[in-house]
Order: sequence, then structure tokens, then C-alpha cells
Amino acid sequence: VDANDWWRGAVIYQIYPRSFFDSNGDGVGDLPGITQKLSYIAGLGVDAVWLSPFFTSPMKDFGYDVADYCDVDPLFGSLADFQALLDEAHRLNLKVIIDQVYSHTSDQHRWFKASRQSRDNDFADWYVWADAKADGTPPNNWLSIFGGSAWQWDSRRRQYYLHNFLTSQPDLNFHNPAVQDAILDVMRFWLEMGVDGFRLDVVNMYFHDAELRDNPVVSQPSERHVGSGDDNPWSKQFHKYQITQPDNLAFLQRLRQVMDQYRARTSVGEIGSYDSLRVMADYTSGGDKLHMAYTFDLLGTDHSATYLRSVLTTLEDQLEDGWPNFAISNHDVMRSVSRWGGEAPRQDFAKASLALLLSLRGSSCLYQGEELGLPEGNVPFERLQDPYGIEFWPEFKGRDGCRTPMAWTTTGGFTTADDAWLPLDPAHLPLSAEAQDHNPDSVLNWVRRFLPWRREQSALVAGDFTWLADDQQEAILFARHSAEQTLWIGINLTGNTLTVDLPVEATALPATGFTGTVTGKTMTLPAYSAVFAEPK
Ligand code: TEU
Repeated sequence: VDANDWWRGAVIYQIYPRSFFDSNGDGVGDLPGITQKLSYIAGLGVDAVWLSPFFTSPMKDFGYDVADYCDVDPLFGSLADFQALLDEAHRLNLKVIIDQVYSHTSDQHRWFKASRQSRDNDFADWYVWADAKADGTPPNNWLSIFGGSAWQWDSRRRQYYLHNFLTSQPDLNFHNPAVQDAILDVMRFWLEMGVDGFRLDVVNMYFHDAELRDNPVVSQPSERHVGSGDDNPWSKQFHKYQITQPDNLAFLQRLRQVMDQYRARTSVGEIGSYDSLRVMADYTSGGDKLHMAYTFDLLGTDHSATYLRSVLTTLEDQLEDGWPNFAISNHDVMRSVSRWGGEAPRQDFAKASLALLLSLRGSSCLYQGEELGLPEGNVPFERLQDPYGIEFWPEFKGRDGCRTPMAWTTTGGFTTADDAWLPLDPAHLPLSAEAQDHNPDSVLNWVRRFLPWRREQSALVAGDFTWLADDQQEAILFARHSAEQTLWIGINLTGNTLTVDLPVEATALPATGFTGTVTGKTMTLPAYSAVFAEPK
């Protein structure tokens, strides 16, 4: 692989800075804490880290509400701390991807503070402002993902402004070229500093319909936004005019032109949309927009073989030369061991589901704690922090359970403070990094063996993807194929032993740490397991 293309097939470790490691004892994780733990991350065998936002923010959405794109929030440290993190990561051969939230800013950003002053200041048109209808109600029926109308009344301008998320997250107006230019300047700032890439928050929500047409209302939310809580009002509307507008393609080309002025950089867009796989294809194909993107298609509850086959088939059919990225856990959804695994034996389910994630064609994100096979953390209502969870409790319990502090040692080891910003789940203590370090069969040690092995398999890193058989019922059976190598992969995410028929005889590869077998043309997959095999 060309050094500029390091991101193809890469494994990216996602860090949620608040909850990773607290170096100064204030109960909140920080940048120097991350720097201290970089050798642990490098030791997993990943290629890169992605840091969730650490920029200046009032933290209403825990950093996804940015008040200054080019500075570090004092809670997390300073720009010098970030530079030190970057240098140490590069010394350890880890790339650094930072999270950029361009769709909206915080209402504390100086652009918005200026914009709301009047209808004719320099920033007046930087956000999406609209007059009330004659009866005083919002300009249209658009809903916020976090509940209620997507419009908030501003008494000074006597107009509504658009917010797809919290009222404190006003949407930037990308139809204004000055906004586009300002955002590209922010990118240059970080590219000059030496970051290796960007994770682009809700990359399909930069634009809105300039005519502000009403969204169609759906009675059966078949076109609902995957990944939101099912009872979220967001799911009751088809967000035709609010998100995924065609104008975005030209902006993504501008963005790519800036990135291409630097060597070996990458971008991974987050797509939360109807028709998300189509959008992924549109945004990543042609080599002139995003490098890669991920959707919420593997971040919901369905993980049946039938469902996964349909997602991956649709994707392969549409993708052309685009490059996917996959995640089965992140800071927005219940951890996969709980969401998909339910009551399944935790260690086995973690390994089997990670074997799937890490064998798909594309790059993968591994969310902090996933290498420990952590289940969802328990957070009682009194300790909830996520406004999204507080709004929809108890139908949707919000995102705090996947954001609890990392369990480093058998007593916690996240902070020296009496308490952390979110409670560390005591059920995580026996699964801590320290506890697992001593157990050769632990998920952690399996990851440490599997990732270096994976890196040597050209079929897994860069090979193409085909189904091995049209339908193997419960088993997920596919081939990866490069010029040098063919690998057959069978995954069993069920509690039953499955046997599958192979086209020709094959040999199982024990190096992967799984106990399934291949005898002749029959692959045997024990409950919650995987088999990697080479055809004879
Ligand atoms: O998430 C966008 C998004 O679609 C989520 O709101 C998702 O629907 C939900 O979290 C599923 O449970 C991004 C960030 O990842 C998220 O943390 C931010 O809150 C959001 O954007 C707003 O910036």
C-alpha cells in the first residue's frame, strides 16, 4: 500500500477524551492523560487514533458544541498539550485523526454571538435564520434529532434559527461562501499543525433546503434515521429537505482540494441519513470527495445474518471505487457486547463480533473499551449527563452508558478524584486492562495478537469482498481476495453451532485464536465464534 493510502484497511482507535484517562485529578479525562496511554494503544496494533472533540466548548453536548475551532478547552489541556500528544503518537507510528464538527457551532461561538445581534451585521447570514409564520410558529415542520422543533426563537433578531441538535447548537449556513471559506481555514490550521486526518461529524448535514420546504411526514417510519432512539420524534419524519442536500457534493470537493495539498491525510465522514449507503457511495467515490465514511447501519440492534448480508450486498453494489469505514460501537450507541450480544458470553461475543468488524472490506473503528469487550456501563438516572438521554428517558436511555470512564485497573485507575464526571461501572473492574493483561485468553490479549496478524494478511487489508454462498442461513460467510491471497471467513453471532458448506476443501488458520474447524468442505462454527480459512 502506498504510504499516502495508509488509511485503506486501517484500524482506528476512537478515544472519548472525557472518559479515557484523567492526568490531573479533576474527574475528567484530558490530553496529557491520552499521551500517557499512547503506548498502550500502540500495543494493541492499531494504525491510528480518532479523538472526539477537545476544543473550546461550553460542553452542552460534551464538545460537539464548539465555541472555538482552533483552541483546546482548558478542561482537556492546551494546544501545547495537543502538540505533545501528536509528537508522541507519531513517534509510536500512530496517525492522529481529530473530530471536526462543522454542521453547527456552539451558541457561544463568536460567529453566532455576532450573528444574533442584528439582521445586517457581517455574520448575519452565517447561520440559518428565518421569519416566523404569520401565526408566530416556526417556518416549517423540521424536527431536531434531540427532540422538538428544529427552530429556536431568538428575541433580539425576532427570527428563528435552525438547530438540528440542541438549541445551543445553531446550524451554520453553508450556502454562504464565507462560511465555507472559514471552515476550510479551520482545516488548514490543523493540517499545518500536522494532524493526519479528520472525522467529520454529521457530514451530510452541512446544507439545508434554501427554500425551507416542509419535510414529508411518515406514519410508518420506514425511512427513519437509523441510529436514533426508536421513539425519537426524529424518526417520524422523512428528513428530505433538512439533511443530505445535493449542494454538499461541491463543498466536499472543495474540502478534498484543501486536503490534497498535504501528504498522506485522510477524512472519515459520519453519515446519519435515509438511504445512508447510497450517500456513503456518493460521498466517497470518484477520489475527489471524502476518503471514507461510516453510517449507522451496523450501529443499530439488528445483527442477524440476513440483515448484515443485505447491508453489505447493497453497499458492495453501490460503492464503486468508494471506501467504507465500519464501526459497531462508538460514543453514540449502546456498546455492541450489550446491544448485539445481550446475554451471550461476553468474551466470546466480543471476539466474534470484532472478527467480523475487522474482516470487512474497508477500514474499521475500534471504540475505547471495545478491546476489553466491555458491556454497556450502568448509569442511574440521577447521574445522567447526556441531554439526549435526559430528554427521552426511559424509552431511550441516552449515550452515557457507552461513555463511562475506562477501567484501567481492578480498582478503576481512571482518576485520583473521589468521583468522576460519570460513574465507572463496578461491573467493568474485573474486565479492566490490568486484569486482562495477565490473562492470555482475554479479549485484550486476543486483540493484541489478532491485529498484528491481520496487518500481514493482504486479503484483509486491501482485498476485494465476495459472498461465498448466496445463503448460509445464520452464518455470515464471505471471501476476501488480494493478488497474493484468498481468505474465507465464517462468522457465527448466534448461540448455536453452525456448519456450512464450502465450495472446495479449505484449511482453518489457528493463528486467529478461534477453535472452529474445517474438515474437507465443511466449516464448523461453534457458538459465537469465527473461522478464517484458506482454500486448498
Ligand atoms: O452524531 C450525529 C447523530 O446522528 C447522532 O445524534 C445519533 O443519531 C445519535 O447519537 C444516536 O444515538 C454526531 C455525534 O457523533 C454526536 O455525539 C453529537 O451529539 C451529534 O453529532 C451532534 O454534534
